[in-house]
Amino acid sequence: DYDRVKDLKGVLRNDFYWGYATAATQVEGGWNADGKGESIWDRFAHTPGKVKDASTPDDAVLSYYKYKEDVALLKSYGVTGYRFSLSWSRIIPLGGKDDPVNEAGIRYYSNLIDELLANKITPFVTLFHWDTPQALEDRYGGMLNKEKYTPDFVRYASVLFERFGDRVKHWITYNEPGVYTLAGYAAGVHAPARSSNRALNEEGDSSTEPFIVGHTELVSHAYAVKLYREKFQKEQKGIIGITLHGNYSEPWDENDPLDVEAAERAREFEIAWYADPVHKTGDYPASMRAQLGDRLPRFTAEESKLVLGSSDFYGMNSYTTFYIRHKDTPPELNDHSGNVDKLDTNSKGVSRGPESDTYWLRTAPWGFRKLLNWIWKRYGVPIYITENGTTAKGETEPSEAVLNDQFRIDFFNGYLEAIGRAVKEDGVDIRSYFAWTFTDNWEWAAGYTDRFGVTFIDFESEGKKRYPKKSAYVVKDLFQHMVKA
Ligand code: GBH
Repeated sequence: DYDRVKDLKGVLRNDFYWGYATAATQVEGGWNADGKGESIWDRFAHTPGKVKDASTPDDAVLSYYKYKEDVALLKSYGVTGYRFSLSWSRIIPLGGKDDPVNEAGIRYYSNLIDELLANKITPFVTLFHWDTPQALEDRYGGMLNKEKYTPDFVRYASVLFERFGDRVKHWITYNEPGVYTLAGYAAGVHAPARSSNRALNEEGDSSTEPFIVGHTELVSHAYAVKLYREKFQKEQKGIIGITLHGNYSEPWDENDPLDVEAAERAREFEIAWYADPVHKTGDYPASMRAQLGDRLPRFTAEESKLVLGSSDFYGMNSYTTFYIRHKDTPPELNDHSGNVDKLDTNSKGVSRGPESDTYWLRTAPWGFRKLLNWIWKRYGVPIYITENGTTAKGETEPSEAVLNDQFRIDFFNGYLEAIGRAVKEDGVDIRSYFAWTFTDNWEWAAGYTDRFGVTFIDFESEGKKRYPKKSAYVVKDLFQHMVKA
């Protein structure tokens, strides 16, 4: 089954980082342990009707208690890097710039970092993976209030650089800012659950709030980076950037110029919304301004200057590909897609790929390679792949058949082949790969029903028993083959 990558021996740089990515809310548990404050995801999950299986992340995978066991397992999987996020409300329970730091929270992450380094695993640390302190939401509306929020975020960042920067050399400010805004303020299916859809949410305006929040994310990211560069980078010698989510968008009918245009517009609404300001122009794409007008905030001259070039790399999360068809009707007020339809088959009836256990996700490595090329051509900065992975149907118990996860193995074979060819044949500069994810975990509004792990978790068992799936060892073999010795 390694035939697909046979000719790709040693094509990845010898300092290529590979491993697994996780997020605090999804794995830690200990939601109120040792002084941790409430996050908007704690509030969301404790509100009836929000999570599919009515579950909470109160215990999740218990990583807060089992980090030594987890690092040992990571080590047995052969990884060279581990990407995880910090819980802001564990470190500063009330979140604000004048609120006290929780030393127990600092100690937990400090121990985790030390344990990783002792095992020669490089930590990649995400400052924010969606879990805003609830206190900031209550005080001033969280990211809806750029003026109040930004100094709080920058102070949080400064605590992290001060306390962990001697050992952490790879920082990611935000994970998928666009997903935070669209799921939390447009669809309203993620915390803080605001949306124009009154059947789902009491408050919110999907036509403006996502863009306001997106602007806050970009500006606060840029100020945190400015702080790192001015006060810490010279001495600590790390790199810092932002991770953006994006699927690939392929025209539904490649011979219809309107679909070709629509697919590019979809990439711009989904990806260039954040990537153009940071990596290309210091401003939003023209296609977004044309459709959204004044509902899209404007950068001040100072903000624009600060945002442009504010990421040392392109942090890339991507899972799948959609076929994109143009619409003949004008965009609706609450459209965030660039006025397109997202389809599973193209005009010739070809499927985008085999179905996973997750409604939006299909295996489509052909689109991943195209996306790598699109990003490289448009932005030209080194790409750090920070998330990519899949669920598989029927993973309900740790049986031999389930642990022999051929569907996930096929997924990784395809995507790693795409990466190897993008490097070798297309000349794309790729520096890391973090599969999503290390263990099954709390998959946000899907609760414990969607399993993305290369480790099966028995959520019924007392210690959340871990069972390695075969894919963990296949990924290891693939990278040992593809990374230059
Ligand atoms: C990542 O987001 C997250 O960073 C991670 O925490 C999560 O566990 C992982 O994916 C798996 O879900 O508009 O039809 O595409 C993935 C990006 C973007 C996927 C929003 C789901 C909504 C449905 N997500 N998308 S669709």
